[in-house]
Amino acid sequence: MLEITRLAKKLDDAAYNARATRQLSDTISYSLREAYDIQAASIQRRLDRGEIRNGMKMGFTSRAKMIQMGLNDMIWGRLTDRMLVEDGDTIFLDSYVHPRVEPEIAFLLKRPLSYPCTAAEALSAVDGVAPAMEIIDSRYRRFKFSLEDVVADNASSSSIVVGPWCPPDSNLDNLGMVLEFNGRPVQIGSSAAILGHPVRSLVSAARLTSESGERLEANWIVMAGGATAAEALVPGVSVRNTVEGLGSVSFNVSQ
Ligand code: OOG
Ligand code: MG
Repeated sequence: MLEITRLAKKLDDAAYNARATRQLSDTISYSLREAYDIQAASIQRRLDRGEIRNGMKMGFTSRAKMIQMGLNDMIWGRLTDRMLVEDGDTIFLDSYVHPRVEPEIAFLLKRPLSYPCTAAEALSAVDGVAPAMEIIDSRYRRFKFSLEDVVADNASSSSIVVGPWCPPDSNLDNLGMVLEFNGRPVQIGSSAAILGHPVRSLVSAARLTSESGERLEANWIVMAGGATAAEALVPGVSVRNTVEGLGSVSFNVSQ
């Protein structure tokens, strides 16, 4: 019998203290289902500390991300209010282990979304879309993990930064996305890199949450997944993601 509670505490402690830990798969073997149980238990610890669940994130929805991390399956993680960084704010590197940033698109839901749903039905539950960034921060040493390990570690999620909300019917088709460090482009991609169209990621989010017995709720944020490979954060950098037609979102990195 796997010690879900102990493993969840280990990962939650690593995130809380910003200290890397060994991959769980170094010492135990466990299934993907058990990995999601560990994730749920570790997020429950955050909720027990007063954090509020406010969304879900999709991972490995683009080829660029799958290639960068050497994994081929879509994954998902849970978001809480404490993970939200205000647009334009400064983050401190000592709150993270080895953070990386990726350009994303976020959806805000105005009503619950259950599965099955079509792309049109999914979009009818959307209140707004925004340029966004995810700060991922694997709690494992050297950012190395198996599929089960990264799922247990809440799909590496650490913070999200969401720009101004645009109308829900904004065009999301093949939009240029540019990630800049101090005004210099470091990653360039397209919204089409996200499963061909970001709304497909929203439909997958509805499917995966329903498979785990949950539902996407009203006022939740859904992060569609990185359109490009992630970039390591360095002190003193100002980071911006500009999405064609949607606008931009930024944050600063301090030591
Ligand atoms: C896993 C998280 C992947 C994305 O947007 O594809 C992810 C990782 O790369 O550590 O957030
Ligand atoms: Mg991501």
